[in-house]
Amino acid sequence: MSRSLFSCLILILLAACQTSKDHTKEFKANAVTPSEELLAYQQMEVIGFIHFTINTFTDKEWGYGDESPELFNPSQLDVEQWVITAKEAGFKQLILTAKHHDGFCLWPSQYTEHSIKNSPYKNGKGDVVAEFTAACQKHGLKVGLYLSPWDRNHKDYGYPSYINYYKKQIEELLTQYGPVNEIWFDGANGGDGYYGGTYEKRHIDPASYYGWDSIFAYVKELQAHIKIFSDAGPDVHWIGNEYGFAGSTFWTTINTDSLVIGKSDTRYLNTGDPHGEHWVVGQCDVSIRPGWFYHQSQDSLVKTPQQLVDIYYKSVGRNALLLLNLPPDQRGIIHEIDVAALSTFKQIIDETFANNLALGAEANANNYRMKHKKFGPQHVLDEDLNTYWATDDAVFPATLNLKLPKAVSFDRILLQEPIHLGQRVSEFRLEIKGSQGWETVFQGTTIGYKRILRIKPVHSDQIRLSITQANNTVALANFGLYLSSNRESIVKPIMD
Ligand code: FUL
Repeated sequence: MSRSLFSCLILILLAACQTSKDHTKEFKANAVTPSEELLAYQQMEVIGFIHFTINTFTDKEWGYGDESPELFNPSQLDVEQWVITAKEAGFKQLILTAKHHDGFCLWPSQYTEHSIKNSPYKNGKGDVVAEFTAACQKHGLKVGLYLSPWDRNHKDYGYPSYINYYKKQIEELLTQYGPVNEIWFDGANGGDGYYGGTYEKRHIDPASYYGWDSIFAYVKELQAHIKIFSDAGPDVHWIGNEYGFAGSTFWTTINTDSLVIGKSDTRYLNTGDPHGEHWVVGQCDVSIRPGWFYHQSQDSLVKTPQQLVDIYYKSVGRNALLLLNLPPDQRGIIHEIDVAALSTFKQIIDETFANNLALGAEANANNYRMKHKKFGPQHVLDEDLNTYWATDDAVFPATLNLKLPKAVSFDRILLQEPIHLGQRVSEFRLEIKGSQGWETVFQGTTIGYKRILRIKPVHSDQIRLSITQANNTVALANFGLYLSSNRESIVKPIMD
């Protein structure tokens, strides 16, 4: 073959490849999309908090900072029990309070005497952060650390020199314990404290005191893959309440520039912002008990499995992450009552979502992009987030119908957008075909990574989704139907 004929053939081949790629090329992602890291972060869905420190022994929620380190003395500390409990409940990460507002450090920091090194635990040779990170690594959980910016013990808190101390602590935690997937910056800045024996009130300006931009840059310098949590991101943000509830409209996009850590607009954080220019994952923190720390007086107040299930629907089911706190007791283990509630919660979720009744259905749509099977409606049934049904541009309503082989009973509907392309849907309706014809069972706004809807039980062989508004061309990755476990029954609202 001559050289020019060969080049010609190559060119024709390249052009052919180009044409077959055109379908994908023309389906444009939104301007704001998640990084691979944040996509993986969101897919963890349920993670855990461990609030454990000197407060566990003083029966307080906020220590003053003048507690003696000698009070920290767990009798049977078993960090593996925390990790195994969390893992069995399906958690993918645990976040430990390495230092809470009272300033006591669970690791032997070289920059303060207010730490575990002056406690009776292992005769001052213990390091709970080391035990925790090792146990998480051993059992395949990601590690998160909470390091309270507010420090009621430190003499310099409120002065510029404290920031240097705080950065040194960050350095210790992010250089000595292996990979850390998340660092949690709390927004609380209360005022009074021990502060090196001065017992006074110290006020700081949350907008300027910490110099967050420089702290965040330092954190990323020490651990490039870490996710930073605060009221205002930059990677993960607070949901605006401590009940574990995201808004029923919830956008993963927000504008972080106007937010001040510690002074946030909680309503804004609870709904996100359809016009937001930053992709910041929403995280719903809540404790399994009324308090964040263990108090024996709250043994009878542990949330029931049904309450936990309700929280799951209002967090994971509304496009956010659930961060559930499991506070170890004075023995240093998660109490049996909490373990039992958690385990039943997990069983209920597993029972409900074990059987996707939509599998085997026939999917039809009023439109699919360029009539190309890559964008066909059947992709909503493959339980794969990367394949999706998509319409041609500006098709509203975009309607997708599932016809099941036979009528089934269901009361949970799961929808997922292919969020690597951005979050799009802002209005949708679900109808089922009943004996009287089509009836609306749910009207909603956002979907995002995952939306799970609770409806009153219906029996039907057809369900229709109509997407009536979106900020870009419609795409849907998954559409599932389930019947809830009968153990959910205590909390069963008519509609989510
Ligand atoms: C709050 C803190 O003040 C609580 O003690 C707890 O740590 C919670 C997760 O965040 O702001």
